[in-house]
Amino acid sequence: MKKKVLSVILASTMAFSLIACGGEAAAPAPAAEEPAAEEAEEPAAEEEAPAEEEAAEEEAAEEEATEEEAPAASGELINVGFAQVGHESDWRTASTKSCQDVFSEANGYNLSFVDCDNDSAAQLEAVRSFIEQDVDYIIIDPIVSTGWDTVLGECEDAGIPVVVIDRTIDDSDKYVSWVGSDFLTEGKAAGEWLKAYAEKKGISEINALIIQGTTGSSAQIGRTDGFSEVAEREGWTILDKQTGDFTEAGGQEVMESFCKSYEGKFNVVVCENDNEAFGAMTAMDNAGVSYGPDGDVILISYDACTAGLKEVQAGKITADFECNPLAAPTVEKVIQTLQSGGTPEAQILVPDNWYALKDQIVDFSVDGNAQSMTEVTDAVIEAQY
Ligand code: GYE
Repeated sequence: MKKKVLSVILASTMAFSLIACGGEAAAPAPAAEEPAAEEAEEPAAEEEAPAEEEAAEEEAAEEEATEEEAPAASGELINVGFAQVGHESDWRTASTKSCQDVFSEANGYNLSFVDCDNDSAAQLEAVRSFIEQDVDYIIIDPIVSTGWDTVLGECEDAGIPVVVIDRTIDDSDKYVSWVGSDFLTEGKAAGEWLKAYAEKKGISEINALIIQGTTGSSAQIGRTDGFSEVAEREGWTILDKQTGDFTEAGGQEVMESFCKSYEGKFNVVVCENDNEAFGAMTAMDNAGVSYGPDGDVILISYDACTAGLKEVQAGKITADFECNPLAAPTVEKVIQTLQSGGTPEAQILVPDNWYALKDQIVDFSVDGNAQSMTEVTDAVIEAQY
């Protein structure tokens, strides 16, 4: 991949994304690429290589005609660097697997994968190592939403397009596209569901504890803000909120301290992911606190991965608000669009569902939009990730 051409594509893409979304706007066609090393081993070409200009034209036409074709059609692998958050949760495992499946050699990619172990400095380092490796594209799942402008400027200077997956970057616009879920809506959905469910159950007072995700991650910020917005409007009490860092151990630790500090005072626990909920369940079991549809405490969770939905089915998690981790195929489409000289959408939302058992399914709206909930059954669990 020619870096100069990419710089042009990147610059035009970013200018475009400020004013509009969608559409395959005209953009410079990628230049002819050098034949891949592997091509030399393929049956010898009968004809002489066409002149460079002709080759460029031919390839541009070919790319237009075969938009759906594998990106490796030219025989050259596309080098992609992915700076992943870490391995803190079931959700993360599903996200990593999805990326590795999509950006496989068989699909025409050479993936440099870095597990940043929830360390922001390591994540910046990973991005810089991708620049040094001169990869064709960089994918970032930003651990925290700020601190990005400088390094993204370095990617821009190197002519390497950046695609942001899952969590958002809030202090820089130097990337092509973001593909992920709407965390604020997830938080509001949890709040609006709780309002409707509490009404149905005749619960008039809400005293909630929140076990938050990694502080400063957009997933944490959106879920906390969304839920808190409803809580404020309804006059609920949020007794406390502390981070469990999206891990089971973190969730357990925070819940152990909550059980001591707020014994007998809370009737709702909101965990900002399933793994924290598993830890909170252990802590509540140990403290003799009952939870779930038949217990004293309403337990709300996010992610709705297979393991989370099993706990909904088991009557432990009262409602689970999905965050779909399978964004990689959409990120690949973004990269394919760039490959063919198109302009990808600046923001692509991955849709989510809300899950509960039949008796916990209630009608509610988010920002005036009626929501539907999915009943957890064996088949639903089977189909989840
Ligand atoms: O909810 C959590 C993971 O960024 C949306 O990160 C993601 C969150 C997800 O560790 O389980």
